[in-house]
Amino acid sequence: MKKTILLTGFAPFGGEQINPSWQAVQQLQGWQADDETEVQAIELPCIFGQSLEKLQQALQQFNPVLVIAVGQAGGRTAISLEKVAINYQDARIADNAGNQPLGEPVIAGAPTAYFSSLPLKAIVQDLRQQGIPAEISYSAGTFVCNHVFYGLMHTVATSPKVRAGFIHIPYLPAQAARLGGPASMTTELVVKALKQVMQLSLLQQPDILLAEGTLD
Ligand code: PCA
Repeated sequence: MKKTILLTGFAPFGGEQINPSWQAVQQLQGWQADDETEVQAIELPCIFGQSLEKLQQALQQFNPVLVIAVGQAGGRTAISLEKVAINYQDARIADNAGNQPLGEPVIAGAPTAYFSSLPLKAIVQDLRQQGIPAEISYSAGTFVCNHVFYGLMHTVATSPKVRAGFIHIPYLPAQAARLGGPASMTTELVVKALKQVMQLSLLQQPDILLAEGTLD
């Protein structure tokens, strides 16, 4: 039986008709990272609670070796590899079901934060070499993406062989055009980046040493 990479994208939110994360992720359904590993792609609702429940069901069903959750971060200029998931949610806007948690833990009593277990520095270096803008980000925000990222890392914390992480991506060009020109990236380029991320995440262990980080 083939091993599974679970890839998730999100439904549109915040008045948008489209979410670039699901546009890219759905194209990778069935993609084989190598002879024995195949992608299962699922769309998560942009709803606190329900998004995480759907992810937990998929984790149970597919027992993946690698999990990569992807979301839209309008205004980001590059493939943004998230380092930290925090146990805190504080929604500036309501989610798609009208929920707006204000300053709550994602999971009461759980650790303050988790780190991604993807080889982020190796990925950043590789994507840049492929001509794809990439960065490591130290905040996934406090909305549904961080909620899913935190819940994912909390769940796989007891399965050390499973690698998992979260990636934020910029707007699509069509969204950016309508909004007056923030940074954007095509689905084609995001798909190419995600393939690289999956292949490196299966191979590269541990991460490489590379001067990254931020000064402020
Ligand atoms: N981005 C939102 C939630 C869903 C998505 O694609 C976020 O960054 O929290």
